[in-house]
Amino acid sequence: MSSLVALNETSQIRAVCPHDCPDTCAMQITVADGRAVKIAGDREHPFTQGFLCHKVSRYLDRVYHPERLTVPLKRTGPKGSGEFTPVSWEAALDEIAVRFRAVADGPHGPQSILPYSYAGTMGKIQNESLDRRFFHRLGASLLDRTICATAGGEGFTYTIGSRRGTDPEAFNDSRYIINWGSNTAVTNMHLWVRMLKARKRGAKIVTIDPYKSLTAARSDWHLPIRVGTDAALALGLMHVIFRDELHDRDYLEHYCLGTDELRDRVLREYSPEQVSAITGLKVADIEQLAREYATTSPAAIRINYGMQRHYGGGMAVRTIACLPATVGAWRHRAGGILLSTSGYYPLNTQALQRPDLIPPGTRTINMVQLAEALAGELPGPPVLALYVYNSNPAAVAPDQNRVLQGLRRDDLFTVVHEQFPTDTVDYADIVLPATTQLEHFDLHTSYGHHYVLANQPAIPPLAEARPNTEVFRQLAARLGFEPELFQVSDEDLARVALCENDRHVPEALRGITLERLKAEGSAKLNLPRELTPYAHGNFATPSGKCEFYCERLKKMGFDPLPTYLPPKESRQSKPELATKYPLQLLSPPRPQFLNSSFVNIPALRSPGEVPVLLISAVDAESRSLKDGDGVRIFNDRGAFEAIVVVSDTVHEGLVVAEGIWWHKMTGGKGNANLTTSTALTDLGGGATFFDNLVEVAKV
Ligand SMILES: Nc1nc2c(c(=O)[nH]1)N[C@H]1C(S)=C(S)[C@@H](COP(=O)(O)OP(=O)(O)OC[C@H]3O[C@@H](n4cnc5c(=O)[nH]c(N)nc54)[C@H](O)[C@@H]3O)O[C@H]1N2
Ligand SMILES: Nc1nc2c(c(=O)[nH]1)N[C@H]1C(S)=C(S)[C@@H](COP(=O)(O)OP(=O)(O)OC[C@H]3O[C@@H](n4cnc5c(=O)[nH]c(N)nc54)[C@H](O)[C@@H]3O)O[C@H]1N2
Ligand SMILES: [Mo]
Repeated sequence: MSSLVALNETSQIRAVCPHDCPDTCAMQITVADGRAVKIAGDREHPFTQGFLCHKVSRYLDRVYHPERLTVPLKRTGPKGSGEFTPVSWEAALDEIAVRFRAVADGPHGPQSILPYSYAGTMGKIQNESLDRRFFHRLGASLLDRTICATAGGEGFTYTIGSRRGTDPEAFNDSRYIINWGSNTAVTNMHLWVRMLKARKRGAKIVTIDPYKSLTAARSDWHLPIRVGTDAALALGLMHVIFRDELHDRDYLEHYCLGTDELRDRVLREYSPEQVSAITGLKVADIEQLAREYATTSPAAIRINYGMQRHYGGGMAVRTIACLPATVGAWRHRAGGILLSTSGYYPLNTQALQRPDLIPPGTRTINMVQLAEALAGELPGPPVLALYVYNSNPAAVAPDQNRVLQGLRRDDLFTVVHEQFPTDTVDYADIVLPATTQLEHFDLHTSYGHHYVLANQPAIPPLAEARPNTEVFRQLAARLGFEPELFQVSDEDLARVALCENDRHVPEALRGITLERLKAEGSAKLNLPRELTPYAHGNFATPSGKCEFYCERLKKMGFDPLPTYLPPKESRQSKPELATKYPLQLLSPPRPQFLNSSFVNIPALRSPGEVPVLLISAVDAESRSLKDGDGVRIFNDRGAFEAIVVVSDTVHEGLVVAEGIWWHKMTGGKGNANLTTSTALTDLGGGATFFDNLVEVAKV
């Protein structure tokens, strides 16, 4: 740890925000007398521009939180009680190794062990390196990490060919910006400031969102679409574009596949009147949006993850991703569509994760279906051991009652590696204390800009906390796994990811070495200065074109053309269910939290603050509810409680509960995932958190 300094000195350490957010901020940590005393956004970083969000500005409250887990713990009370006794690392690791070995050698074999992780840290090293090698080598079940982004990621890829879109830094120059199912001002604020810059130069900002999110409220125009109907809107816009000959004939002819079939479909099936009936938007608004979008150039769409958490989410993203090609928006640097920038990073993740170690035929468990996996309802051997890290499934996974029921199983051996006593920790047999980002090294890419960053440890690990990689090194040693695979330093793993050992270094990474990142903090990928990825076609699809018509989807049994797939649960698609549960529940992030992280930081909550439910005046009145009433929000899967706020941010039939609160922070009143389902999206096996009908009643 060369960056550590002697006591009595003040130093500046370059760090990176580890959280699951597209902005991946470059941070400056001030360390005095061995203690981190200040955290700030790096002023010199072109994307971070010197400011951090409200929550990460409080990151030191996380690091030095009085409830940080400090030592390994062993369960003493019943599962769920959170009663533990301290044990040594040696004892904890020995027990895990013995129990894993026993399960692996038992009648059901190593696939009865399930790793469960997501994005507590997005760092390449602490998120997806030795952990993957360890579970691959062990022969554990594979985890399909679908809880957030796979539906849209796949949908986008069928149309565009890869996860490469518009350069976020180009949004300054856009003239027409659509936030499509994206609460950009909250979830991607360093892109939002660029949108505001564009607005100063005359751009119009439009937001398509069922409720008036902060972004919608601050936009020039908010279109309150009916939940889960975005594909229909996109097809309606294309109807107007083709009908009124606003399309880019030349671009379509050269760079797109299936234009005639698409035009036929939208002209026949998606007139503004038909689309109005599906989406609840006014015919005139659909017409106006289409006209403005097609005739204001450059036009850029920011599409995000909230709108994909419905059954048809994959197809919806695929369909919206067709729009820029119809009007030739890809010709401009500041035009097109941005979902993620992850496709621009050619890191060597294979070498990092070593999928070649996976025993042939190993089954995969979809993380959205943790409830089913723990209940033994999925094909293959039962899950007898669970190792949770970088995630808080007891709070964030759908169908929570069944997840908790599974976690309570006496025959399940559960390890949780965490920074804090989360809801999941309460169910662990063994708890391991984890380092925070200030205490370990990491390498970062981003899904919202084009820089590679190195996070230098600013302080030594607090108490007995250890990084994820260190735990897997120690477990691997105990299980007798090859030292050459596991006794590798975090920095060497970063060199592997950066292709430093490879004969061929991909162009985008050329010159980006660990040494340089340690010196400079961050480096931009080598991409063309004027990034217009599809100005001349060159889509990474099998045809090389923007695929309106997609043979691969046809082979999978899907409609090869963009189409609208209704939600599984909505008043329109399930009228019978809606007689019992007439309200559509959205549970998007609360600005002050990051999924279920930061919930335990007092500075990010007002004193006594409790979860709220936004409800329309009409729905409140018909249930005799007024501001401040306690309500129960329920369906057949479960119930949680909140305080009602009657609000014009939601229309009739819609309710919104922001934030994934911990149970223990709400006095056991629960969170929205007590009502959400484990149903999967059409493409990518994603979660359908927002495809959820409920009823609300006073408590
Ligand atoms: N402050 C903060 N920032 C975050 C996070 C956080 O928890 N807090 N989480 C991070 C993570 S993990 C992610 S994945 C991203 C998510 O980033 P976003 O996708 O921007 O976040 P969401 O709020 O989930 O969804 C965006 C909007 O989609 C709307 N929406 C829901 N259903 C539909 C629909 O059917 N159609 C349309 N058009 N809109 C719909 C929601 O009402 C919401 O306002 O944010 C990241 N950034
Ligand atoms: N109802 C509803 N449910 C949702 C969502 C929603 O919008 N609505 N959003 C979904 C989305 S988009 C996502 S991405 C998921 C997020 O689900 P998760 O990825 O589980 O996110 P967090 O809730 O932030 O939990 C991450 C945990 O990792 C821990 N952690 C952080 N760093 C480290 C580390 O270095 N080592 C270890 N061992 N642990 C660490 C943190 O303390 C934290 O408790 O939730 C999903 N669930
Ligand atoms: Mo996410």
